[in-house]
Order: sequence, then structure tokens, then C-alpha cells
Amino acid sequence: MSNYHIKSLEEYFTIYRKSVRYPETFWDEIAEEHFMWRKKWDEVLSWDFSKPEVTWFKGAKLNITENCIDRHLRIRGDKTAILFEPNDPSEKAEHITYQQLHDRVCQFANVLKDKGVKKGDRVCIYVPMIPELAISVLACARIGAIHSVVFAGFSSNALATRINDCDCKLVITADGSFRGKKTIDLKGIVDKALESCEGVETVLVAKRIESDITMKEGRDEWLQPLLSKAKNTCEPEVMDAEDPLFILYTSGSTGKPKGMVHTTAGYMVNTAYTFKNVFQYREDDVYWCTADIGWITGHSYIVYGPLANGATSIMYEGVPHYPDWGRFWEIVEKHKVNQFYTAPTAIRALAKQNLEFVEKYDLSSLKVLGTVGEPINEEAWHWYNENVGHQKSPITDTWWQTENGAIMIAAIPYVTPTIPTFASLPLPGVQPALMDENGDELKGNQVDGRLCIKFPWPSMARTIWGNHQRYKDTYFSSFENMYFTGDGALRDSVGYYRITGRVDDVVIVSGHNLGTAPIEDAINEHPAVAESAIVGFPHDVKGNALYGYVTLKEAGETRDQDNLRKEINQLITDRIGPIAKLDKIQFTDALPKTRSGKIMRRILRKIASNETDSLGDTSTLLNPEVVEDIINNAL
Ligand code: 6R9
Repeated sequence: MSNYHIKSLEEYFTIYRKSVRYPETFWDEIAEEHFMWRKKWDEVLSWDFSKPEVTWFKGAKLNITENCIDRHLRIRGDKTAILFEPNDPSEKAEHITYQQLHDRVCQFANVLKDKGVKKGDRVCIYVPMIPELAISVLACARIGAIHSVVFAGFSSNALATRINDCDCKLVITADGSFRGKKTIDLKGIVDKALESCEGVETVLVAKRIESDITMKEGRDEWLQPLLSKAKNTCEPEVMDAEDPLFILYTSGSTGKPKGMVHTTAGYMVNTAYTFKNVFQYREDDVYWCTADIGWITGHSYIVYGPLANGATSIMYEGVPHYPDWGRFWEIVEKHKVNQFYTAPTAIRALAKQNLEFVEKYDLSSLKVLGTVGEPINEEAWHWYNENVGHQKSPITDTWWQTENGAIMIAAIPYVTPTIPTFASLPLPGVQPALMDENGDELKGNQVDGRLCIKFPWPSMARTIWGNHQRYKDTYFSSFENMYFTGDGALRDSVGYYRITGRVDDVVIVSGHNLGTAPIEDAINEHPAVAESAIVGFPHDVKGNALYGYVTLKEAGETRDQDNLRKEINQLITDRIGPIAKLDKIQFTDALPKTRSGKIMRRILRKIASNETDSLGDTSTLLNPEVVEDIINNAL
């Protein structure tokens, strides 16, 4: 038992050491004690990073929904599994108990079976943050179909590419979605996408916004009438440990999106274990992750991780600023949220608003705060700590990737002392390595290099759908016998990790290797600055020079821009040195971002280099309109 729930720093070190020395025993014990298996495994782990080929719990048989739902029914049948908070605060929140979740998942599973979906088939889920999204994910898992959730905000192009890449025959969607004051015509987007997806035979449509949509005869069907006719029991399909559970696409910096394939047993064990520890989840806690299920964070830490622990997991349909910027805090107060997990980009946006929005609400229920998605800058960290956590809720800065499936490096709240901007220590079972450019491992502390993982962990993606070679090339070819993350990191004098950003966010200026993240940190210290992004552009003398895109806290700021530019460069000189000074600083109202809040530096790089005719795919941007504005005002 003690392996599973870490309670002190000493215990962490003991368990961590064990997990490195005897990784198989470590995971074997966790898997054995905390899950429900139809058959136990023959072998905990086999691996060969040169192929790469990894299997965990080979020979085991299970169904993940039995672990996330059925086994809780006896003791937690009436406990809320999913707490749905609608976009509109005047609409009542919906408490879905474990028993109700069971019944609804089974009904949905029976509908899918009825439509001919079988084990191994791919189902595309393009559904907004309503209960049907979580339920459809679990329904696929119930019958062994592989779900491919596409964020319901991606364009028809992006959707079509993803449907075709893994040959989905069935698509689940909704008539539309609410986002703050706006509604989005999801079905229209699906219709357009399907013009280029010949393989799709069936579209199931959930009713949410009651809009007028067209239903294509013989292809499209309303979901609710089918569900209400379906039986509320469905025998779970018995799966092999290594059967694929889902595909989730992640956009590479170039080329088409990569369909990361996650398998069943290892993913389950790893997400459940990390959920319990990183959020210090206790039986009656209410947990809220603000991510969308269309992102890996939502898969692992709204659906699978929490439910495998019998937790109550909030699903919020809306946006942080509707009806006003106090909405997140209103929800925390209303549902007495204990763990709150969000992204630095949301924190920065919230921190820009009047403090009254957060001060108005009672946040005393909060015990743990989390962040994920990008490095959290110092200023945002302090704002979060002071105004949300009131300096008593530890912040766990969780580093991980779609490819990882589960959190890899993060502080264990109340156990690991936290330092702003440091993700801190690897979780048990995770063996990071920092590598230099020559491919040698940097041993010891006070080193800075490329972040790799040198030993398999159970929830690692096993391949890229339909393209194993690309999987190998992308992650296992840069360094021998290592998984390469693409991120840079430093390890400080006590062994804490600080993620310094994507390695491709490094610019060589006059022969100096400059990470853009620390420069951005320096700029963000300026009191007038909200956010910034630095990219390189070709320069006759220096090879590359730096171009900064800066958004100010107050839109339409009338400050003297030249003076601001001087102050910003002075800050950079003070913090990093004159070498990192920016040649150009463009003030802009917003930065182009992906749905998960990552700044699309690729686009900014093109603009800075004056290559605006080859911007590439902008279909996954949250705010494509800002691109034109930035181009028009480029320096
Ligand atoms: C979960 C998720 C992965 C990339 C990753 C890194 C960045 C995520 C971070 C972080 C610094 C953190 N990233 N968490 N950087 N500190 N706590 O975000 O997955 O969308 O695949 O992105 O995000 O660069 O490599 P994904």
C-alpha cells in the first residue's frame, strides 16, 4: 500500500530509489494491489528502445471501464463521478453518480454496438465539454473501440485530416456548443469535414444548443432517442493489456499531426497512480481540471485518472470569462473545489483582471493547485500562489506530454517543497536524463541540456498510428537508447528540474545559444507586460537576431512605446545580458495560440523572417484572426 500514496519527502526518496532500482517490482505491486484484472500478466515489462518496442503487463486481461466504474458501484454507487457545470451559470449543475455513469456508458456502448462498431474500430469523437463527451469516451473503451477525440473547436480541415488518418467509420458530435455568449455550429463543421471523409458511415448527434441543423438521411442520427431505447447493462469487452485504448493527435512543429497511440493497462496504472499522488486526492475531495477532454490532460486527468480512483471530477463547459472573469472562482466556491488544475496561459489572463473578481469568492476549500502545458513564469506563479492559494495551497507545476500519457515531473503537494518555475522532482518510475549536443549524458547537478527519459514508464505512447518509423525518428533517434522529449531542462544544485522550453525555441545569436523562455521571463517582469514571445530572424552580422512580440496588460496602452522598448531591453540586459537584447519589439493585442494555450512560435518566426506566404497550417489556432493583425503591423 505504502507504494501507492506518498506522504513524506523521506518516503518519496525511498520509493523513488526503489522505482529506479527495481522498476518492475515497483509497478508490479501497484498494478497488483489497486486494480481489477480479468487475468494477471505474464511479464511486467519488455522493452527495446532501438526498435522501439515496449510492452507493460503483457498477457494481462482487463477492461479499463470496469476499473473506472463497475468496481466502485458497491461502495460509491451514489457518489458523484462527474459533476457537470454548464456554460450558463443559471443552468443547474448536473451530478452524475457512479451508478448513473455506469448506466449511461452501457447505453451508449450498446448504441455503438448496434451501429456495428467492434473491438479495434476507430471512433472519432468531436463533442464539446458536455457529459456525452466523457460518456462516449468510456463507451468506446467499454466495447474495445479505439477513441480518437478531436477538440471540438478545431476546424473542418483539421477534423477531416484526423478522421481520415485513422479511418474512422463513425463520428460522434453535437448540434453545437456554447462558449460564453457565443454558440458554435459544430454539426456544420462536421458536415464540411465529411465532404472529404468517404469512410464515415454514421454520425451520432447529441442535442445541446437546439439549433437548426441539417441531418443527412441514412448517415446522421440523433443520439438521445437511441440512448433512451438502449439497455443499461453491457458486458465489458475483455482487452489485452497492450490493446490500443485511444489515439490522440498532437501537432508537430511541422508536417501533419501525429496520432499518438496509447494502450490499455499501462496507461490505466500510470494515470491512476499519478492522479492520486500529484493531487493528493482523498476520498471526499472535489477535483477540477479546467482542460478540455480533447487534450491529453483531459483524457488522463478529467476522465481516466480520477475515475480509476473513484473521484468526483468536474467537467466545465464554458470559458474563464463568462459571464465575467470571476467564473472560475465562483465555481470553486459553489462546488467547494479541493484540487484545481489549470494552464499558465489561463492564470496570466486571470491575473490581468481586476483583483475583485477573485477576492469576491471563498476559495478556502482549495488544498492543491496545479499547472500544466508550458513553463509557468515567476510572476504568474506568485499571483496564483497569493491570490488563489493564499500561500497555503502548494502549487504543483506538472511537466509531461501527450506522448507520456501521465505526469512525469511534478512536486507532490505537502511533500516536495516547491520553487517557482521549477517542475521539481521526477515522479517514481520516471528516469530523466539531460544530454549534451554530443549525445553524452550530463551527470550530476547544476547542468543544463536536452531532456530525455532513459527507462520506459507504463503510460508511454507505443507508436504513431500508421507510422512507426516516424515514431522512431521523432523520439528515439536523437540519442541512443533514450526517449527524447524535445524539451530543454536544467537540473539545479539539489536535483530539481526546470523545463526551459522546447529545444527548437533556441536561437543562436552571434554564436550564443539563447533559450527564448528565460528572455520572455525577464520581459514579463515589466509591470506593463502581460505576455511575450521571442523568436529569431536572420541577421547579416549576428546570424540571427531576436524579435519580440509583446502584449501589454492594458489594451490600447497609450504609453510611450519607444520608452517601453528601452525599459524592456534594459530588463533583459540586467537579467540575462546585452547579448539577449531584442532588435525588434512589436506590441500586439494578442499572440497566436493553440487551443491548449501554447504560443505558436512557428508562425511568429515566419512573420519575423518576412516569410508570410508560407505560414503553414493555422487551422489549430484558437485565434487565427490575430495573425493578420500581427502581419499588418510587423516591423
Ligand atoms: C500535457 C501537455 C507537451 C509540451 C512539453 C513542454 C510543454 C507541458 C509543462 C511544459 C514546462 C510544464 N509543457 N507542461 N513546459 N512546464 N509544466 O501539455 O501535453 O500538449 O503534448 O504538450 O508542453 O514543452 O513538451 P502536450
